[in-house]
Amino acid sequence: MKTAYTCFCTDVIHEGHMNIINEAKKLGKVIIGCLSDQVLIRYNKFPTISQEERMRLYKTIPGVEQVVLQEQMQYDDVIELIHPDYVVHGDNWKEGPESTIRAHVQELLASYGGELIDVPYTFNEKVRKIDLQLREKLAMPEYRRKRLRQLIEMTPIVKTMEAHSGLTGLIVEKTVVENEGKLDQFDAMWVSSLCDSTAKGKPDIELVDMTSRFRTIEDITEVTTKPIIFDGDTGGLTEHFVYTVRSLERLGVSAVIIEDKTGLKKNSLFGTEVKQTQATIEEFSEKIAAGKKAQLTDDFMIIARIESLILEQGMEDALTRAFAFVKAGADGIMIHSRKKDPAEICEFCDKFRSQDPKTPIVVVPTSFNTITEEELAAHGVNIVIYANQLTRSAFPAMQQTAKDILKYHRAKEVDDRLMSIKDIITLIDEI
Ligand code: SPV
Ligand code: MG
Repeated sequence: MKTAYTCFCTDVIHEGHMNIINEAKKLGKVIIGCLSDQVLIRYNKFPTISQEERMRLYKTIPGVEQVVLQEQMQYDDVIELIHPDYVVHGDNWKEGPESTIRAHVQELLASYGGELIDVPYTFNEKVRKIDLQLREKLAMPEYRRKRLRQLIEMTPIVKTMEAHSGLTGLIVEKTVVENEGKLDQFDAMWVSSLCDSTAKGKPDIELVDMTSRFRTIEDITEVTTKPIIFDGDTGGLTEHFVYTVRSLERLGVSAVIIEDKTGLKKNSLFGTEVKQTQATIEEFSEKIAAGKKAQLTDDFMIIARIESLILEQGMEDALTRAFAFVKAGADGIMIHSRKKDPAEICEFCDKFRSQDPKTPIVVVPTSFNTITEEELAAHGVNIVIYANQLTRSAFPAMQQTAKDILKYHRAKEVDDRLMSIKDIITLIDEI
């Protein structure tokens, strides 16, 4: 009896999947691979049910002989294990980033005479509706809010990119790349005070009020599903912060990061060039504790950001504060630095981790941008935030276009660097 292998990453079985199973059944004994959670979050959407639940679901499909866990995006291990006569897959993977994986499967099968069967992908209203329902579930506040905690458990480092509008949210949501045979994407979004303020033409000094910042969050949540980390600046007055916590929870935000500064806050990347005052440990601990007391869900995280290295108060001060803020109830620590060399960040992480193996560490490698995600994870970092790169890349592109149109008195000269009209008018999905 021949064997036919197909890999699933779906949370529901619809007629499209049944079509693949039925085609596979015609070829031989059907084995389904369940893509592991860890791989799935790089490959596709975040799952709405766990890998154990998915495996159980696939076992209930009539005619399926066996279900195995596929723990790699590439098929090498699973093909070595099963040696299937056929790999069966929807033909949608012929296009886009997945096509590299398909090509590699073909190579693996060719080495022993196996065959790849592309089954025409089922596109119809019913299937589209199911996809939309799953997507909508991911976007719901109660599902979105808890996802950051889930991601911290699932992946060595949560990759977070700034978003300050519906459009930048869509870029973070939808950008998937293929690199060395693996697909990759961002896990979460950072609603940066710098970029949110800059987009409104305002300085990053807590001038843009919370109502307006919440509006930005809503613009993003309306068109995305990924979890949100909100830059809460200093958190403002403790009496106000408790209300901010409730509002953020209601909006489905996963975490707020507040920094231990007081008075007029300026952007950290100014460092000591401008006057900035650090809050006392007692003051800031009280704010954290009040926020934790106010929050109503278990999912929401309040992360304490330490400015000691930015304000040149030394490593000892940074560590003392970190332990004190964790004691006050902080669910994570963000340590910031404006040095180009990542050494002080690594030193902090190593020293913090030697005494606290679990509390999540967050870093923002804007200045120390040579360090890789893998290296950060090796120092115990759980969340990396690319805090402003979308804004900083868009600005020079727009400025150059404006200059060139002024220079040439027409738009022809800039046209070949622009997105096509067709692409811009079809960028946003219609409901
Ligand atoms: C932000 O993105 O607004 C931040 C990070 O707070 S930083 O600009 O580096 O201070
Ligand atoms: Mg900020």
